[in-house]
Amino acid sequence: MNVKWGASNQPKHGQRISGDAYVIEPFSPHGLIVSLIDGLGGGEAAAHAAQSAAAVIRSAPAQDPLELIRRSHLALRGTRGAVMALFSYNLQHCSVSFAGVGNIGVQVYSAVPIKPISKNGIVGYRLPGLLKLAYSYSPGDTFVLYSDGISSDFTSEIDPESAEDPQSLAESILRHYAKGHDDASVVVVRIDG
Ligand SMILES: [Mn+2]
Repeated sequence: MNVKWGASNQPKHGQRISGDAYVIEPFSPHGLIVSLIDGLGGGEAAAHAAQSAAAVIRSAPAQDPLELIRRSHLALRGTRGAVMALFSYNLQHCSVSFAGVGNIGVQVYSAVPIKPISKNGIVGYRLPGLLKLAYSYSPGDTFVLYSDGISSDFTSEIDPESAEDPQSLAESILRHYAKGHDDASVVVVRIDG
């Protein structure tokens, strides 16, 4: 089973830099780590916090998602802090684990319900008791992570199959559902059907 992915991101109106960051990184032998991070506030300071967490993930993509959040928490001390969510896929076993802290939106269009939840908190400031959730996925499932600059209305209004590929879907969600007054990001992963 193969996967495809796409992502789209735009800064808040009037800003040149986004305080959101994402990571989509395959790792051997059968892994894929996908994360979306929203640095608190906006501009350079938010971007610095988000990019610091992204660097932690890129440096060790095969690590357990909970360990990646713990390492990010240490790396983000003294920054604005961030909220973040991660999916770590095992593409051989068709399994995925999820962990999240704070307000990153998650929508999964799946054959068997997959409804991950994040714990309240701020990475870099106040780390909650962490929770890792594990799921099996099916061909045709579509996973969406989105920052709070995107209206969650899309979750009930769009047909995830309406776009031919994940990149088009991510761009379409951003185009139609970005609020404008916050950095907005969408990451889409689709399992080949
Ligand atoms: Mn935001």
